[in-house]
Amino acid sequence: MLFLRPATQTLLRQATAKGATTAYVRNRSIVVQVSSLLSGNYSARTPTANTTCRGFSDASSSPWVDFPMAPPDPIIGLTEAFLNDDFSDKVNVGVGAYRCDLGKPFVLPVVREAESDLVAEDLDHEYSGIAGCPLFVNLALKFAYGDDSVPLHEKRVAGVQTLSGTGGLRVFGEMLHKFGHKHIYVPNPTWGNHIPIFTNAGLEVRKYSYYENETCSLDFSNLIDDMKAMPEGSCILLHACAHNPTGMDPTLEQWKEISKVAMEKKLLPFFDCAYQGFASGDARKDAAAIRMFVEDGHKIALVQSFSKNFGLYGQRVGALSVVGDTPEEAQRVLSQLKVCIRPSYSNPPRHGARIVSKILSSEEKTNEFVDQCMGMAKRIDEMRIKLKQTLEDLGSSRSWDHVTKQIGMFAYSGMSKDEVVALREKHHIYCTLDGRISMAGVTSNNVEYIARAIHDVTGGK
Ligand code: KET
Repeated sequence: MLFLRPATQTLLRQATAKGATTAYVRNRSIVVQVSSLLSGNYSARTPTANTTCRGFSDASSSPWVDFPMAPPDPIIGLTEAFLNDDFSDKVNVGVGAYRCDLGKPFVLPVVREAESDLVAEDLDHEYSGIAGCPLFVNLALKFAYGDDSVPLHEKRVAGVQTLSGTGGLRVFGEMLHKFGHKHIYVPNPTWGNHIPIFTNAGLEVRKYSYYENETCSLDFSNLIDDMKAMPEGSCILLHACAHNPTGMDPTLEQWKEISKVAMEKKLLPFFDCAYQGFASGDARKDAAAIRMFVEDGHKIALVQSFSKNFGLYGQRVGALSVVGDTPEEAQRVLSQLKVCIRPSYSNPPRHGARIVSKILSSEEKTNEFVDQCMGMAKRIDEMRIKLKQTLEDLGSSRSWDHVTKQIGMFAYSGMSKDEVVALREKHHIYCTLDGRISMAGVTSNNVEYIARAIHDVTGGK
């Protein structure tokens, strides 16, 4: 019998979660199945002369022989499956990426303008600083916190440019873990990637109530009760606006209550702001919850993504910021963010941040941006109305009111996993297994096809 220390057991469980099947027990010089090792019921086999630490494999086989096939990503994997589908009327409503009404990727005209300005400037391609471009960071923070934000004026906000929203979430998760947080609370449901991001950062991911499936609405009283039950000092992740996947945001009064309870419980509010502009259509208004929390005195952390609102998906433009008590405290936090970033990816890319800076440093271009972002949000709203109307016209007895009640990029349709699979297999329509439809991929051309397919797989009920 082999005695395994708890730390070793944890390591083995983590390795198993990542797909490891065998382990090399050094002090015994044996190779065993991890599962049998954990259950205490292992059968040992002696390594061959050629066993190595790499893959426990013979020299004749590949070092990657023990690598199992990982499942496709639940969101990005859909795009891969969609691209491999040769059906002519296939539809991708999986990933939250905006399409124009012709179903094509959309580059905002103001982004094109900024890009040609940049080309004319003949810029170099030197490294950024670890924290990215200071001009971009300042403008990004103003965009979220507001021009008249007190902590910004008092220089007590630490900000860095990040590899878009995902990169910022990971960096902050690592920071939390490094400075003693053991867990983080995320809404149930939440963006699927939140869970592996924070798990990989070393945190236990806990869920708080957010949505009531029966009524297709915010489960506010349970949300508040769950917050009251959180251990003091816990970090709570909040979607700043246009909650993904439900499309249901708290009202301003409800945000006020959330802020109050967070203060009472000394929680650390951590905002994920990936859709600023897609909730109300006005990017400036969509920062209301963030600004309210800051005014209420919370020392929030905030991650911003410029993927959706500026349509800069592949440029990886984002920012992470932390509100401190004093400028000196903010400097210390900033130094730690840099310590986390440097060994991870050294420094962020420049081009996308330059585009956003060009736009946000000009009042005229900012106004153009707000209008163009509003245009995207409006087209999505029109598609919500058309989808609901068509389903009703087809005689569906199910209520589709939630499709127009929800906001942002997604319709949380309420379709079951089986219905989603049927939608994919029978009708070549790709949405996530939780029934989330990216309304940004619905167009005047395909809305009827989608409605008919949904009607078919839901049996009109
Ligand atoms: N937060 C939320 C809530 C979110 O929906 C996304 C992306 C991100 C952060 C990260 O985006 P980034 O491009 O790293 O700034 N969501 C869409 C794309 C994806 O899954 O990567 C989606 O849900 O389809």
